[in-house]
Amino acid sequence: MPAPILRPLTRLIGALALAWLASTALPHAGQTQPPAERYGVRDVMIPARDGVKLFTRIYTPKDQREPLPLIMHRTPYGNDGAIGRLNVYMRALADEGYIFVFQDIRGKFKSEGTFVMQRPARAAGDTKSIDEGTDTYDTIEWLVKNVPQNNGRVGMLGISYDGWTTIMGALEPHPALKAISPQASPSDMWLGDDFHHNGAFRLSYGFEYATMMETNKERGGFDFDLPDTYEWYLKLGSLAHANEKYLNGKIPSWNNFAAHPNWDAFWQRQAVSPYLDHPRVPTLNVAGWWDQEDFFGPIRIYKELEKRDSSHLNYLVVGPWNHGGWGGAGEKLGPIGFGAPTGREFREKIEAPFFAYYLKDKGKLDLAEATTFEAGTNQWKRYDSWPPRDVGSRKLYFQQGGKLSFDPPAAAANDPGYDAYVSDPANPVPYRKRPIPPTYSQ
Ligand code: PG9
Repeated sequence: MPAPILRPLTRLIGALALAWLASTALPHAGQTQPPAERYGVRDVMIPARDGVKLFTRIYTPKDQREPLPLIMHRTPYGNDGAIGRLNVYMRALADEGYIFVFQDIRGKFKSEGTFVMQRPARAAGDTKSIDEGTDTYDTIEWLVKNVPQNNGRVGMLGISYDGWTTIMGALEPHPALKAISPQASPSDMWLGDDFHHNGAFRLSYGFEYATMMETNKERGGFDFDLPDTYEWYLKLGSLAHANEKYLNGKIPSWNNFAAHPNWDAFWQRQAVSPYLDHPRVPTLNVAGWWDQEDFFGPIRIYKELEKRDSSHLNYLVVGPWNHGGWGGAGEKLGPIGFGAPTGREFREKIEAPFFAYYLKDKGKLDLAEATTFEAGTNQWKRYDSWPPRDVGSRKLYFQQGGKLSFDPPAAAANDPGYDAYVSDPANPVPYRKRPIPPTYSQ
């Protein structure tokens, strides 16, 4: 797609946005102690409607003086590190004051039941089956009845798989679910997220994620016997060898990749978009411009919800981040600096006020329809629609010497009008530096 070029009005809005960000005081400047020292913890097993018990870790402020809302996070990655999430990624929320709930999803870590990779939502009218939505509903039902001093309102957020559990929890929401922020949630694994891009299989993401998640209940993985995984995959040869030599048909998602190479009913059922009609809960969608895993997902979810957002509950934020980059400082991506801690700015000035408004009736919601970071000028911009109304498109041309230009290359004599190159797997065009280590740390 040609890059949209922003016109002067938009630049003015950008300048105002910067002033807005600069003027908003940090909400929790007074808190110096890390949440780990201010919150007490307890673990409970919460029963879902089919009797499966879900491991849930609850953090409550030690000096709680009034009923507080609950913020929930549901993950397949385990919760031993939950306090780390509170200390950094959720720090602004912890300083604002909530009761935090971290849950292992069905079949993972300390939860009972069977894990199904991105278990599809149950069909409309099916009131018997369970899915991530019913597990979320049952958990909220238990929490609002059993956690002392809660104010009856729940928010949910998470990044990636945990963002996906967030949006799935809002398809048939519990009435107490009052605000969500699905962040880098995949929406269609065949069209544009981790496992395929328009049907092209992404081998390392597919193989390594499936083996990480489905080798055992915790975090498994695959032991590559070469330091360079690119070389390992080349030597593997046909993908059929993966099952023949290593996996023995025991990794369900790997088997599904092979059984469903096309955009068939399997992928369509698993995609989120068909289940989205209008936003049922205020929704802060978050994406990173350079997300290597799930950029397609959050933009698609925003777009689908926006089609029927007559109550204006649906918002979008896109920052200069790789996958989950807003969980840290977000000051740089590789060697490229953005002149400000954009991750922290997002968490303190956008995310925390969003939840405080909907869960605590605090403040006035000063949130644009879309807030996006323009790298290069290094400015946050606010738009009243996304894509912005006042954009045009221009063509960008490849030039000799690895350059780009808005001007078409001058046609030289004998120029065939195209460039050709040989795509040779034995001599790949690198996008990661070799030797390529495993994609996920173990
Ligand atoms: N991108 C990862 C993922 C999400 C959902 C399904 C499969 C993979 C993640 O970081 O969680």
